[in-house]
Amino acid sequence: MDDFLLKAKIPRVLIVDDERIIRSVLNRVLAQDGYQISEAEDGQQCLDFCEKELPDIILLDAQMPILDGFDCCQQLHQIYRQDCPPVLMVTALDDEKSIDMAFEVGAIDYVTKPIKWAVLRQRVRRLIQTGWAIKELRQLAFVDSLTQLPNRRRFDEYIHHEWQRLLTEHAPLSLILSDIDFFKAYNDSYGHLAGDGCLRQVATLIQSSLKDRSTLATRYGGEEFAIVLPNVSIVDAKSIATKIMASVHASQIEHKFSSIQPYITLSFGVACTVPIQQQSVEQLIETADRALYEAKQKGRNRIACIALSCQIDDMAELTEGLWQELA
Ligand code: GH3
Ligand code: MG
Repeated sequence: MDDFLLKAKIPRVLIVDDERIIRSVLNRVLAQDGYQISEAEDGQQCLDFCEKELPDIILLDAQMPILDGFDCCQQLHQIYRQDCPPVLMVTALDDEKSIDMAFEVGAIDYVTKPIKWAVLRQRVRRLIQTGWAIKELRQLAFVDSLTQLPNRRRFDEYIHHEWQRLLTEHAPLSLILSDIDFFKAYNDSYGHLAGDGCLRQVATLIQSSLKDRSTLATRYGGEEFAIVLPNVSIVDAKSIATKIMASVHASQIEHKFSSIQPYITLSFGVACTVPIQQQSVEQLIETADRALYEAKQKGRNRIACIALSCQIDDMAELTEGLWQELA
C-alpha cells in the first residue's frame, strides 16, 4: 500500500460509468492501490451516493444516460461547493469543446480513453492528496478551534455569497445573532476553562437544532454566534431561534451567577430581508445587531426580530409593525 495511505483513513474512490466493463477494469486497476472503491452507473446514481457519503475523488464518465457527467459535475459543485470532492473526468471525448466544458463545470482534471493506467493511477493519487491538503487548509482557515463551528471569516464569505445569489433569486435572507447572557459573570465565577466548555456546549446545542444544509451556524466572536439562513423568512428564522432557546433551556447548564435564571440563557436578534441592490450585507448585520441589543435591553433570554424588508405574509404575522419580541 502507498505510504500516504498508511498515514490516514483509506480514501474512497467513486467510479461513475455506464459501461460495466469500464467500471470493473477501473475498479481492478485502482484496487491495487488499496482504495475503498464504489461504483455508480450514471450521474444521478453518483448524486445519490454522495448524499450518503462524500468520496475522496470521483472518476466521472462524460457521456451517460439519465444524467451525463457534465451536468452531474455542475450539480455536485452547486450542492457541495467548497466541500465538493475532486472530479476527474474519464472519457472518450477529446475534442476541445468537451475538454473546455469539463473544466467549466468544475472538473479538476481530464483523462481520455483509451486510458493509460500508470498515468491514471498517479493522477488519482495526486488529486486525493491535493484534496486532503485543501481540506486541511480550509479547516485551519475557516473553523473556530474552540467550538469547531465555522468562524467569522467563513461567516463573511458565506453571507456575501448568499446575498449575491438571493439578489437574483428575489428570495429572503435571514440572520440570527445570538449572545450568551451574563457570560462575564460565568467566566469570573467558574473560571475561563469552564467558560470554554460552556461555549462548546452551546455551540453543539445550536448546531444540533439546525437541519437545513444551507443554514450556516458560526462563532461570530467571543460568546456571540451568527446563523445565516438563506431562503428563510423572518417567521421561520424566529422559530429556529425559539428552537435553539428551548434546547439551551432544556439542557440546564448551571449559571448561579446569572441575574435572571440559575441557568445559561441566550438573547437573540433576528433580521431578515429580500436582498436588493440599494441595501448591503452590512445593513442586514447591523439590523440583527440592533435586534439583539433590544433583546438585551428588554431583559435578556428573549428573541427580538426586525424585518429590513420581507414578504407580505411575514409582515402580517409581525405585531408592532417591524418589531416583535418573544419572552
Ligand atoms: P451580556 O448579558 O450583556 O451579554 O453580558 P456578558 O457578561 O455576557 O457580556 P460581556 O461582553 O460583558 O462579557 C463577555 C465575556 O465573554 C467576557 C469574555 O471574557 C468572555 N469570552 C469571550 N470569548 C471567550 C472565550 O473564548 N472563552 C471564554 N472562556 N470566555 C470568553
Ligand atoms: Mg454576553
